[in-house]
Amino acid sequence: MPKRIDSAGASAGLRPLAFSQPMYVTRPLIPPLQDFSARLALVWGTAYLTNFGHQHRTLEQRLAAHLDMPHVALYPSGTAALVSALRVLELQGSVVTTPFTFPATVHAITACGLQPVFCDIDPVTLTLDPDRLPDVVTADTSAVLGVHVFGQPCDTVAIEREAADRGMKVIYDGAHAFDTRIDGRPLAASGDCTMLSFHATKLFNTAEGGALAFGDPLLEQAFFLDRNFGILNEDEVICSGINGKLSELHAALGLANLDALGAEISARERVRRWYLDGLGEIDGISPVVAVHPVSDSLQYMAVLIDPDVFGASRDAVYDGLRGFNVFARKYFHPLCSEFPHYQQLPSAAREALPVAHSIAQRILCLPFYGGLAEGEIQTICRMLGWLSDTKGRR
Ligand code: T4K
Repeated sequence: MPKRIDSAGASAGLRPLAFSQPMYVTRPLIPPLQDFSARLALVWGTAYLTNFGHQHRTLEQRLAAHLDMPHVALYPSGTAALVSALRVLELQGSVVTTPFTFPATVHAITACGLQPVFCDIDPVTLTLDPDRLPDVVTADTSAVLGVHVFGQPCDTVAIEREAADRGMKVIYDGAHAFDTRIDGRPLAASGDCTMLSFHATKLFNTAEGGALAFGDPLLEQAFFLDRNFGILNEDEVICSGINGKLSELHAALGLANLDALGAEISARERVRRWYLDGLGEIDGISPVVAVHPVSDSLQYMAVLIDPDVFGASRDAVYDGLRGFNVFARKYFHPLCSEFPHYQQLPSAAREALPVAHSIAQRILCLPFYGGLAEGEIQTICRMLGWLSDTKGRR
């Protein structure tokens, strides 16, 4: 765990000392090694390493219970899950999505031979703005792919109303939203299906992995076939499909991590509170956090920096923090609409996406994971205060 070299010199006015070890944006949840070993021993005993084995089936059942969803299908990554969803729902033409997301969201659309169409975002939730949907939907739009950025829910009611009116499917990228709930109801229950990422950097992880959560029982076999080469049984291959299975080793890690998740969530709740206390003292920096009735996904500590009030730009803060050995991240800058292979799209025009461009210039994700100590958060906040006072000087 990173430790400060010395706590002396951190008082107001003096430049805080840098951390002696890099402070990363996140660290993975890792279960006690003996818990993982015990599960691996079970796998060794069966000599069954993949192809929907016992660990895989057990993890799907436990995740379905955790998410209060009828069905959960595991995949080797969140991206693979998203591609599978787009394929199985037999989409055509274009898919409307947000430019303010990880590249995987938009790349999944193009990987399926579909055309991405960018829609601007809401300045508060940072998710796709449903009021802008009518401006970008066309006759060939077959779906909306919303992203619950930083676990903040999309306006699912408005998106799904618009989609129903036009006969469009709705898929959510819930890579950040594993534990987001609205009024206690799991967010995963929205739309035709929701993708979850279990990458190492996510609240719940299987090192690499992902899932689709969905309610329609008819989709269960379709998602099974799509990740099993279309093989129904030894005598029948009834559709095309890919290898979209999660190995028993990854599933075993997931089961061990699921047992460790409660403690990680409690720790992250404390870290969140320490941040909110510390950041509340600094003008011009606003945490992106859930507001009742939404419960926080505890995935990222995202903040928006107002350079005029804070005294320094986001980029100056990012550079300044690096000088303190703090590796914050600019998720999500650049916008997907700025990538060379998407910037020619009509919907990628800068003037069509004013909110997304403004947010991408001001967003910063600070270190956030359960292993952080109160003193470390106070120090990061002092570093931010110092950068504000000195207008970003390092
Ligand atoms: N949709 C959205 C909205 C997403 O955010 C993502 C993924 C996806 C879809 C796709 O889901 P997957 O197909 O990945 O399941 C990371 C993750 O690789 C990526 O999964 C994630 N979003 C994205 C937001 O963050 P990078 O390029 O920032 O990762 P990296 O390697 O720089 O890691 C960040 C920090 O985490 C490191 O500085 C140190 C720490 N770290 C990382 C790893 C991998 C560790 O301490 N241990 C580790 O094992 O993309």
